[in-house]
Amino acid sequence: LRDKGLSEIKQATDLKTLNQKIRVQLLGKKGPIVKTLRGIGKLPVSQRPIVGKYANQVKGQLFRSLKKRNLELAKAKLNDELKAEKIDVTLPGKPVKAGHPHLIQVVMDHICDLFIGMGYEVLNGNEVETDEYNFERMNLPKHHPARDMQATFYITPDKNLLLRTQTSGMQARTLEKHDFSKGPLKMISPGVVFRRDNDDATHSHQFHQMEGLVVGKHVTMADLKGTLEFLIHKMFGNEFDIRLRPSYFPFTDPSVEVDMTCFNCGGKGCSVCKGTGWIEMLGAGVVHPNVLKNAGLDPHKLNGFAFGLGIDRFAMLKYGVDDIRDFYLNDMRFLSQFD
Ligand code: FA5
Repeated sequence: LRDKGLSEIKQATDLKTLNQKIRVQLLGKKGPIVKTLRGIGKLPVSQRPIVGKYANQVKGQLFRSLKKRNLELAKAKLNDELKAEKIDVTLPGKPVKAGHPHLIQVVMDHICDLFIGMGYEVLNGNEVETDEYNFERMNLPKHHPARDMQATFYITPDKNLLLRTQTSGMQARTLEKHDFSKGPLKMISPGVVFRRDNDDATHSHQFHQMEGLVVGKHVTMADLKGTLEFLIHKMFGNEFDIRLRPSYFPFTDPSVEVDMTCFNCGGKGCSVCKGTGWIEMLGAGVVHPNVLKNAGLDPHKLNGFAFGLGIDRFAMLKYGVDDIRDFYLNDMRFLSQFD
């Protein structure tokens, strides 16, 4: 029995056969060893210790042999599994599609970098603004007709809280905080603005603006022109000129609309620029004395320039996007073109 058992154990090739079959047959309750040990009481007294000792020896041997074979088979099984699951770390991995910034963000960051290079601070304002800062401090008192140019989403029934229609409120907020004894104020403020405009290819009810403001002791219109020329040259190329055209904004005087050479015809005149050779890019001007006064500053001692550009329009011109709504539809076929 012992030799047969040991040889069966040795020849077992899998754990299931070893434990569920061979072990049960040899050492199970109905197996020969247990039967022998149970039957000891029926033997003559003199034979009992001899048979008992021998049966226990055989049981021990079979038990140790089972344990050893179990370990061997478990190890072999693990090795087989490891072999089957082996990973070739030298194989090239599956590419993981990484995200990328939205085109509007790319243009915003580009413009910010240019101004940071000229020593400007970048300030972020709140999208929910008060009537006071969005309009009144910007020289747009209640019932001023120019408010109609910026159809407003009001938040509270008393119309004191609104979704800002322009980033210009940040002019008022920074002017009242800046310490002019430490030097001039040079800031830009990018962000989202909202207007009750009907959405079409060039208008969105939500879009992005970038405000720019420089206030100091001797800031002139020539500084404004040089700054904007630098911006256009860096964004679009040195071959593009700008021109300043008289315009009107309540918070600047004089006010100008800034045009850039038409990128489509190079200034000759085409359908894109309606034959003028120029494309309207942004609004700007000399800071209105009332804006300075509203911030508690003396317009006889300080002056400056301000500008406000539509980032979406910049992005459209720079990247040839012909519908502003594409920026807001989250269509990956559009967005991933600008990876
Ligand atoms: C303003 O909002 C002034 N605050 C700009 C300014 C600042 C002038 C400082 C002077 C000094 P305007 O309403 O023109 O101006 O808007 C500025 C730019 O925002 C426009 O040139 C245009 O590019 C963009 N814009 C205006 N309305 C929309 C719209 N509905 N959708 C997309 N872009 C728009």
